[in-house]
Amino acid sequence: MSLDADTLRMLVEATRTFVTERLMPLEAEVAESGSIPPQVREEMQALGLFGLSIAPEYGGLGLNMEEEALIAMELGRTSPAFRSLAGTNIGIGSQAIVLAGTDEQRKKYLPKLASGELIGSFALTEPEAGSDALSLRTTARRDGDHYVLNGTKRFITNAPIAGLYTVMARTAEGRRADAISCFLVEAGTPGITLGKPDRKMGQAGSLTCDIIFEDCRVPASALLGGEEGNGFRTAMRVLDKGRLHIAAVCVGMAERLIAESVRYATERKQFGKAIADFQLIQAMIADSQTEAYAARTMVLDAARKRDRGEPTTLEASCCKLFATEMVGRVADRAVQIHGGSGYIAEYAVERFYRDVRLFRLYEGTSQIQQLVIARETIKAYAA
Ligand code: COS
Repeated sequence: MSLDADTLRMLVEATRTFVTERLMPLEAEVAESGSIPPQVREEMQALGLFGLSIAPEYGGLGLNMEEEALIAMELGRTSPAFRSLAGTNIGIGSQAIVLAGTDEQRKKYLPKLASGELIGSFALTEPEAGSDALSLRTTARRDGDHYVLNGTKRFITNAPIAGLYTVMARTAEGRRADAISCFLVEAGTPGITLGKPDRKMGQAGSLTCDIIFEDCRVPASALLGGEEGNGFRTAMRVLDKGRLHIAAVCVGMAERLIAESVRYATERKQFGKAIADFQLIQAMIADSQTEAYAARTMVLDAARKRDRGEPTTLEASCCKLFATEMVGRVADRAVQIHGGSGYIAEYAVERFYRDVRLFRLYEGTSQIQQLVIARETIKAYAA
């Protein structure tokens, strides 16, 4: 479903207002405390932010990818922790069910994910399987009407607060896609232990930890789609969408960093005038603006292509690679424009500089995006 132009504009504006008036003033507090006030989660729920991409029949807003990208850009303008809270429900924590769940699984989980009552998470990464996701070791052994899960998942976003984990586990031997299946595992199932929340370089308030499965018995009905062997391909399809979403978030963050840079550069005086009057400062602003605009255009183009039902594995990786690297450069210039102040914790750019580093790592490193882009490009031209 896609919204009419007026409704979309209103939704984008409501999100922008919420971000500017409600979330931005809380950034420093969230960074300090490492947690988001419960009241904010309720307000995000009321705005429908947890269900952006989930169909209206399950209580979501049913946005198409272009619409979701526009909202993700707005959410990107503030500390990534806020986006991250709703982000798994919008993306990797719900999309496996959307793409490949049975009717029963969709009815059971999507309404609660859409409302934000339940937080979802996506458990693919393991201590020995990061970029090489196909080598994951967590096993799911069939035992009568149950599966028994054993293994450790690492760096799982929102795991400390999630009620549902989408878990990729091995149901057969061998480094092949059809050896991996996907399970919908509810938090609190006996045999699950959570690691301590990870201490991270940035993105304070976005919670990650290990999930450890020790003889964790789940009913056979937890198998996504009721079929073994689809877990890896589903995970890759989920990431195709997730990577576009992250690229959109980076566009919003880059635009915020540019706004912060311009504000500082117009206020800060050196050599008798605002530093914004100096061409070397202007060059940095111009480079950042050009790159942010390029990323915005790429993301929206790829999103429209996806909305037309065309394959976008290549485009999603291009967007993820370019936008995450771009925001790293923009954050670096923002610190440079702020001079010594940019290194001081009171300024938002110091924090964002650390926050944006993660974008180049999660949902596939830049090197994995390069690998996917090269493979897809060679395949396309060799065909
Ligand atoms: N959509 C659908 N299917 C896909 C796919 C996609 N985007 N990408 C790969 N597949 C399928 C392939 O078609 C192949 O299927 P067949 O076995 O039927 O041919 C299977 O999955 C295995 O793919 P491939 O042979 O490309 O596996 P590789 O191990 O060579 O490469 C990469 C897979 C590296 C691309 C994958 O492991 C990856 O994306 N790694 C990064 C993981 C990641 O992003 N982690 C972040 C954690 S989540 S926050």
